[in-house]
Amino acid sequence: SSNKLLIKGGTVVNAHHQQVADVYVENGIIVNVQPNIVVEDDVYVIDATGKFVMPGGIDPHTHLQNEIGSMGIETVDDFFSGQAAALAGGTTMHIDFIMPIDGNLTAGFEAYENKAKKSCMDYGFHVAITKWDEDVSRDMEILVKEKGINSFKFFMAYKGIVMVNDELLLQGFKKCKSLGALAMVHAENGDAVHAGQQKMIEFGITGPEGHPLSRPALLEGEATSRAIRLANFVNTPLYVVHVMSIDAMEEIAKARKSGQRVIGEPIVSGLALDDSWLWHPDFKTAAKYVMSPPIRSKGHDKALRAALATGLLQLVGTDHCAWNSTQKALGIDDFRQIPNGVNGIEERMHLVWDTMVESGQISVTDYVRVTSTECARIFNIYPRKGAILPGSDADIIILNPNSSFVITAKSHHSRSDTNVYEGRKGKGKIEVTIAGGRVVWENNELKVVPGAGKYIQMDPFSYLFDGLDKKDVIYLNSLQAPVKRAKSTT
Ligand code: DUC
Ligand code: ZN
Ligand code: ZN
Ligand code: ZN
Repeated sequence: SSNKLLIKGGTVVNAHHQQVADVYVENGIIVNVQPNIVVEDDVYVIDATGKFVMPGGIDPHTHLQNEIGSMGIETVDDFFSGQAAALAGGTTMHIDFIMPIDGNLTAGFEAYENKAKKSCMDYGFHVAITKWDEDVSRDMEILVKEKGINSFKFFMAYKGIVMVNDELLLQGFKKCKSLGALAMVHAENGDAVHAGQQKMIEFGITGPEGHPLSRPALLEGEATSRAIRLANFVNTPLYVVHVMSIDAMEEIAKARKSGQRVIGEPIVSGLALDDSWLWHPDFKTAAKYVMSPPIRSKGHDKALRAALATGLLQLVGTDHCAWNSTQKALGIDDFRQIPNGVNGIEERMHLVWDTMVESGQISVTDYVRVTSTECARIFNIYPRKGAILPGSDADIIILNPNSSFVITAKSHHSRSDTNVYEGRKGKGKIEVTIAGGRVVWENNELKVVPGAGKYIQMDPFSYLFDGLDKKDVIYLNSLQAPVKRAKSTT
């Protein structure tokens, strides 16, 4: 394909601004954005008249080729199939979670470097911290200073597997702060979830409905509140992944209103689904929807959409962690054995458009912000990513607001045999995806190349950390001299 590309006559949308303009691309980089660009004959021209030309989506939260949420089996999507699905759905970059190997971060990083060799789109990594010792602390430093990592995730759930306690959270938060890296949490009270699961089994509730019943929203609210307060105590920014409930959202909103740097990430399944499917009499259908934190009852979805629209929550991820129905069937007699996770990497851009923009809840510029720009800003890769500006990477989508989409496992690009959005239709179709200057999705056809994706290194000290030192100094200055007391003689 040509290394020169002109997108003509579309409405170019950035998070701050939209205008009718042409976009000229050379060798994977956006060179020019302005009306009526004239080019030579050797340039591939795409007509975008009447359509939106926007930065490709960035999914801040995916799990490709890994065992998280299962008992040692691997997800069906790897870095090639998961990314192919992403590109077909208008996402041109994702940030995946590296799981350490026996707690070892360097070994984990190397394993994921290998898994990602077949990448067909750009990607970055967060790294999970599952234990604490000097090696972990040293490896965090190496990963930030030499390997392009600027965020670490702590699981407050999955007791006995990856769950951390408050002592580790405090140590980890402190280390993140010293490195200028962002601390992230999976916020559910893992001890209480464990008790809740045992209670369900004692009651004889072994089906998929036992999953949401065992880990109610209040446990997500409790852990979210605890993580926020501990981050405040350490004075470091916090990113709460997969905000699924009103309970968690309200804790984040409250902290933000008080000036604390907390970021809340709703995910598509939380915005676009409710838990009614989990009560479906057919096990296979119900098991599809098992993920953690659970998809909540009707009402939470609406409140999360409103929070995203009003800016209480900042950006949308997916937690894409895809299993097939054979794998889900491992939990046929016990919901605790159902691998946790749902699809979303291919559906996110369409569903956010349909549920938020088409419905009139957010503007097109806000759409760009919550699906791309905000993620690029938080993880310190803006404006290379998340913008249609001269000098930015040519990761671009063209969305036709008058066309429609249908989601079905029959035509999706994930390797899963099911889709939690099966049969869903909506307005707004991503007709073209351009990744690194290559047209990879056009006329409903994928042209992806394994190995074409690049690892995007993310530097520490994003804007989130600006001024934090000042708060520490104010705090230190406010401390009183210790009270002097005479030695007791009694
Ligand atoms: N939740 C899931 O459902 N899957 C992967 C990990 C997680 O936290
Ligand atoms: Zn502008
Ligand atoms: Zn999680
Ligand atoms: Zn996750």
